[in-house]
Amino acid sequence: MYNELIKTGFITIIGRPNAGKSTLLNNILQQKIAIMSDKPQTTRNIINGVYTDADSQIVFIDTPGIHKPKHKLGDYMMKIANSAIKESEIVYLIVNASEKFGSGDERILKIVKELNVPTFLLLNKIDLITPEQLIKTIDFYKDLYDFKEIVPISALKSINVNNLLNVTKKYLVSSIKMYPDDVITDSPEYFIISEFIREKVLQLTEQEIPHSIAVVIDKIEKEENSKKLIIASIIVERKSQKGMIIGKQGKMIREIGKRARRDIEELLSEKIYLELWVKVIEGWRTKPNLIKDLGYRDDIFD
Ligand SMILES: Nc1nc2c(ncn2[C@@H]2O[C@H](COP(=O)(O)OP(=O)(O)OP(=O)(O)O)[C@@H](O)[C@H]2O)c(=O)[nH]1
Ligand SMILES: [Mg+2]
Repeated sequence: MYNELIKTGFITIIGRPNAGKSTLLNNILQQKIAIMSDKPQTTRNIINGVYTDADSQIVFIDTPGIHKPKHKLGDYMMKIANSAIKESEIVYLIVNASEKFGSGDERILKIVKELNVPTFLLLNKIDLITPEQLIKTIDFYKDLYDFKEIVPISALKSINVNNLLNVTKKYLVSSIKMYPDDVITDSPEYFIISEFIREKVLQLTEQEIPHSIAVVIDKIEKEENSKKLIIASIIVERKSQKGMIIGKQGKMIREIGKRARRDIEELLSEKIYLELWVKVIEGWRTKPNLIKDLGYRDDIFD
């Protein structure tokens, strides 16, 4: 029923690049809406995921990993992460439990302290450590800040994520549902499609390429009796990068297209044609106007 009272709230997931924020969001939703990769700074925008079960509806906000920005796109990523934290009832601070606490973690802890929002510490990637190491890690973190909860999880292996949800519900207030049961995100479909394509480039390329690209959807078209046609452009910063994306005899771009198509078909539950182009826009990451044109939110630079 739509106007029944259930537990609701907004929870922002923050942490250093690569901590596993997007993996956790996808695991909670049991569907991929946020792209993941082993390259830091994968996520560039905030992505809302709506989780609904019998007694709760919770909006989880995935954010770009917190780092020292080196260009305008990085500035944008940090501003957008901060704006999300301010709108949430609870913050999940996710750390990689298999790595030592470092200066990057310290910077995030400082942000959390200043904001004074109830914060859960999630010790992620516990599949990579022993129980003894975990005990030591908990012991170390518990004295750093008055975390509301410290929850060990593995976002990848789905360890303790249900328990996390149950504990979270205790902190939420009762209210009415904000979204119909079948909504899992308020991000537009074209955005998620462009992200899936970007994910494949991140996974298949190395060095400077992953950070230098953007993807825009040029057209989504459906004609009767034929598959949906999606035309997208992969934007690179330099001519030399264009060649790397295309690959020898087009091998790389074909592989990107093949993998992206699989994910998009699963998202849309239908077969598609995917046509990919590569375009050079010199230095787009350093120019606010271009960043806006490439689909990033335009209220952030004002
Ligand atoms: N072993 C292990 N790996 C994990 C776990 N969670 C995430 N990972 C891996 O860590 C890498 C980063 O995961 P993401 O979810 O993209 O990390 P993120 O925090 O969203 O990163 P940014 O978007 O760059 O800030 C990926 O290769 C994941 O497969 C986990 O619980 N265990
Ligand atoms: Mg991410």
